[in-house]
Amino acid sequence: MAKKTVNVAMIGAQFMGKAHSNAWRQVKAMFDPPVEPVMKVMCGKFPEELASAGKWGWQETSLDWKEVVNRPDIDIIDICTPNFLHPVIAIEAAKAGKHIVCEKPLANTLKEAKEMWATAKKANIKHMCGFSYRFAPAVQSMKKLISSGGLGEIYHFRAAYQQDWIMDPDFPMVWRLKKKHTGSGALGDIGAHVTDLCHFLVGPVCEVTSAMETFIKRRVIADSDVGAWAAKGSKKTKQYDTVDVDDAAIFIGHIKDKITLASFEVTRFAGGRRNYNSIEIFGSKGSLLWNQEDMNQFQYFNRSDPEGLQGFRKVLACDPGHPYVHAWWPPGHIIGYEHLFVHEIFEFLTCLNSKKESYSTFEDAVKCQSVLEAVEKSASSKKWVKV
Ligand code: SOE
Repeated sequence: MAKKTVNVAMIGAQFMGKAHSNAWRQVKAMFDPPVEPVMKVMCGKFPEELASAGKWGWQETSLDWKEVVNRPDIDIIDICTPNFLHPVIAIEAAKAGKHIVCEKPLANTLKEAKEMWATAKKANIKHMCGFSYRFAPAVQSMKKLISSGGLGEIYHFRAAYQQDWIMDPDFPMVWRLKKKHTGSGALGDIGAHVTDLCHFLVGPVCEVTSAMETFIKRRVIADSDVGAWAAKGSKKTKQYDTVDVDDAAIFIGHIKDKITLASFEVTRFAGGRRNYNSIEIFGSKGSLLWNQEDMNQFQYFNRSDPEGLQGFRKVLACDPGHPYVHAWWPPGHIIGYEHLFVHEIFEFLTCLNSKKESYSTFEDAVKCQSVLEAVEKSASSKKWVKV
């Protein structure tokens, strides 16, 4: 019997549009989702952005997201735009009864995130916020070990998400550096990821204290509206603008109902770190280390190993027995960043007609946004802030 199909429209055509297009295309070829996605429409901001739509797998293109969101033949809206557009599109889509995938962070403010969640809940639609690192096989296996008590009581959750893509003073002003478009800088972008990973692996952050910094406060304005990562080398104007968001944030926190101490460092000024999302978890029975630049493995230390044999062992998370790897390659044949989006879309499709959600919902994203807002409050008050 032919599978039920669901028609997808994606809003946004830059880096995340490319990653999500690959996921919608690959999920039906490599996995066996209960419903089959049809890549109907890709929406962009200007015609040049839509040139790749065909080769990325989309049947149609549009410059009018609102018209597409209200099309009766569309079932799922996938939001891959800059953060400030997430609420207006998601609320329109929820009111139109569409299921929603939205990139992280959910919104620029906690207020907007709560409104998106409330509207989605009221519309009784499925809603996912794309915290893609949850879907690394290594992270899933680490979660399984922690949830089974394998690490014992967790003393420390440590995350350092370090990049260096805007260290050049000549890198121009992009939407990720303007509060009205992005909410916050490194904090809302990569800080959202490590906060969600802490929630996923250990538990909810309930109180924080923090410091934030902007290292380069003025940047030249580029002469074209390109995506954040595409702006390097773009032609410049003679005008400058003020960077009004953080380049880096450091915060520590307590975890609800746990003795765990959590520490987080997020920066775009760690020269040599390209996308170094790293987590370290230390418990009474053992320890785990993982980083995205070497994402197919994690290091596991078991305190009950016999003396003389103790030490961190490398676990290759693309061997059988780890989630998702069955769909890809033989043992040891590694996968990449883009596979995480295929995994999250597979989970979204798998849960579409069920009560469960095996991913970050808008409710989870609101919990993440609550931490981000507390971090900003703490950085300005220089006091501990409850989430
Ligand atoms: C920029 O920091 C960015 O593109 C993030 O926005 C993504 O979520 C992350 O996966 C890679 O880096």
